[in-house]
Parts: sequence; C-alpha cells; structure tokens
Amino acid sequence: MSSQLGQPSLVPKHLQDDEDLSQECRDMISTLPKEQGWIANHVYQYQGFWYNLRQIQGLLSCQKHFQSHDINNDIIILATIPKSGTTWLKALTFSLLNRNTYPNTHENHPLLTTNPHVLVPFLELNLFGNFDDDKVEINPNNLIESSLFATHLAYISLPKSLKESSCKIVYLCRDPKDTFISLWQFTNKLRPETQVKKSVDEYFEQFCKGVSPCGPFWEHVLGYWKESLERPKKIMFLRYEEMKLHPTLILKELAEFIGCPFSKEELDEGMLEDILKLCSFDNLSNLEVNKTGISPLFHIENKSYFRRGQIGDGEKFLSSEMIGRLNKITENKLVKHGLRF
Ligand code: PAP
Repeated sequence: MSSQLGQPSLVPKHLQDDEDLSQECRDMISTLPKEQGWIANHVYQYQGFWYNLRQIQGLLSCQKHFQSHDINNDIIILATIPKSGTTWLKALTFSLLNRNTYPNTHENHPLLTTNPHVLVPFLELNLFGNFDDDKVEINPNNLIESSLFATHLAYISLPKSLKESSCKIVYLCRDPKDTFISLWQFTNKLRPETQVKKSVDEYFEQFCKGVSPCGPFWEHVLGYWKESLERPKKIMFLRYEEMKLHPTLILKELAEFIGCPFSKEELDEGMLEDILKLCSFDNLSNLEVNKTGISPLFHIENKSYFRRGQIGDGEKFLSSEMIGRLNKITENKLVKHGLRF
C-alpha cells in the first residue's frame, strides 16, 4: 500500500488493504458494502458492523475455528470497541488473574516491561488474524495457553462456541464523545508524517453514520448491553467513566466476576491498590516500554495507546453542535434501553 504522496505507507500491516487474503475472504468481501476507512483504505460491513480486510479475515477464521469448549472453559474475553479503554482493561485483568505468580507489582511484573496488548492478544487480529486454512498447518486453538483474550468484534460476530460456552465476557465502553476524539487522535498518529492530518469534521459525519472502526458505536455497545442484562453471569458490562471514578469498587467486582475475588488478607496487604497503581495511566504511560517501545504484534508505537486518559476530554475538541448531535444519537439509540453516558 502506498500513501497518497507515493511514499511507502507506515500504516501497520494488519490495518492495510492487502493482497494477501484467503480466497474465502476475497469471495466474501466482494459481496459486502464498502466505505472509505479511517486508517485502512476501505472498511466493509459484515453482520452490520464495519471492519477492515484483516479484521474480516480474522473474524471469519475465528468464527469457523475458535472452539472454546474444547480448550478451556475458563477463558475470559475482554470486549471493547476501539478506544474505550482496552489497554487499561487488559492490564487490570491480566494483573488480577496472575497475581499469585506476580504478587510484587514493583519488581519482575510483566507489565513493567511489556505492553498490555502483547500480554493479552486479540482473538481476531493476533490469534486468528493470519490463520488461513490453505496455508497454515497449526490450528491457533492449539496455541492457546493463556486464558485471557480480547476482541473488538461486535457481539453478533463472536464465535458461536464462545457465546454458548461458560467463557466469561467483560465488555467495556466509554462516552462516545471521548471515544470518538480518542479514535480521531489515534488515527492521525498512525498517519505517516508525509500525510496531512485529518480534521475532526472529516471523521465526524462518518462516526455519526456509524462508519467507524468496528462501528456503529451505539449498536456495538447495545449488543453487549442487552446480552449482559439477559445473562449477567456471562457478561459483565463496564464503563470507562465508572472505572475512573470508582476504581476500587470496580476492580473488586471485576475480580469476583472473573472468579478470583480478593481475600481479606490480600485486601489488608494492599494488593488491590497495588494493582490499580501498576495499571494507572500515569504509571503505565511512563514506563520505558510504553514510551519508546514498538508493538511486535501491530508495529505501532506503544505510546500511541496512551494520550490523556481522562473523562470529558472529547468535549474540548468538539463544537457545541457536535456535542448536541452525539448526545442526541445516544439519547435516541441507548437511553430507551436504560443506558446513558
Ligand atoms: P485500543 O482500543 O486501540 O486498544 P484503547 O486502550 O481502548 O485503545 O484506548 C486508548 C484510550 O485509553 C486513550 O484515551 P485518550 O485518547 O482519551 O487519552 C488512552 O489514553 C486511554 N488509556 C490507556 N491506558 C489507560 C489507563 N491505564 N488508564 C486510563 N486510560 C487509559
């Protein structure tokens, strides 16, 4: 893929429109609605949601091959639409699950030297992203050693066996105004220096129309919200804002939900506070690995996952008309289902 100025693109491979796709994926894609992408050249609508080519390839592979009941019913999936706090949730959940192996959050903890995205891979992008029946002999299911994965897929597109198994899902969402601005900033960061940065207005219409990475935003949230109401033991529904405002409470609830509640001893020893501190924006963003490292999975600078990490930052970049419009869409689509931001 070349940039508009004829320079080689620095856009990571998994986000590029690529020749290297399976025949099944090509056939499928030729039938799908297509729009201009935010990062990749194009996005395609599959099962009502917009994905780039690589995601669709990973999604198809994941739907076809992911066999949660054969592997491990203890699998936990962290689901988000991009820019809702995925990196933070990955760090927190990894720390909770592995706190017996790594009780000391100041020394030898994997998060001190490894970006959370490496520790908790995405199902459709990392695990199944390059799995092509015709070419790869190793089934990714056999590579599953860990029990913690993430996904940006909409609920409807999750593999059937995952929905039907006793695997737990934690969904995290965030105010659409902050999610949109975070996405816009991230997209511009990934744009090569030689390309012109895009203005908020250029993406705003697309976001409102639902054509955003893994969007429509509102339908993505709603899919998991409805399911969490029906099956609260299966799906925990979290908001970025409540994690910021009530971190202690939410971390306790998260630990209980994923089956590793804090003991009284751990609480007395300050384990919960240690995990929160380790995974805080200030701590993670100031670690050398996250200041200077490049993600081996995505070839993206780790620092691009850390910008401000605040509630309400989106409003600083949006006009009052834009804020009103986003609030109105949220009102129309979510409030009647009991969900507001
Ligand atoms: P991803 O979906 O591409 O993985 P994701 O981690 O969901 O990205 O979103 C990045 C946002 O989370 C950034 O928000 P901002 O642009 O509004 O600043 C980033 O700063 C924020 N973030 C990253 N780590 C943390 C953290 N430890 N605590 C709170 N927010 C965080």
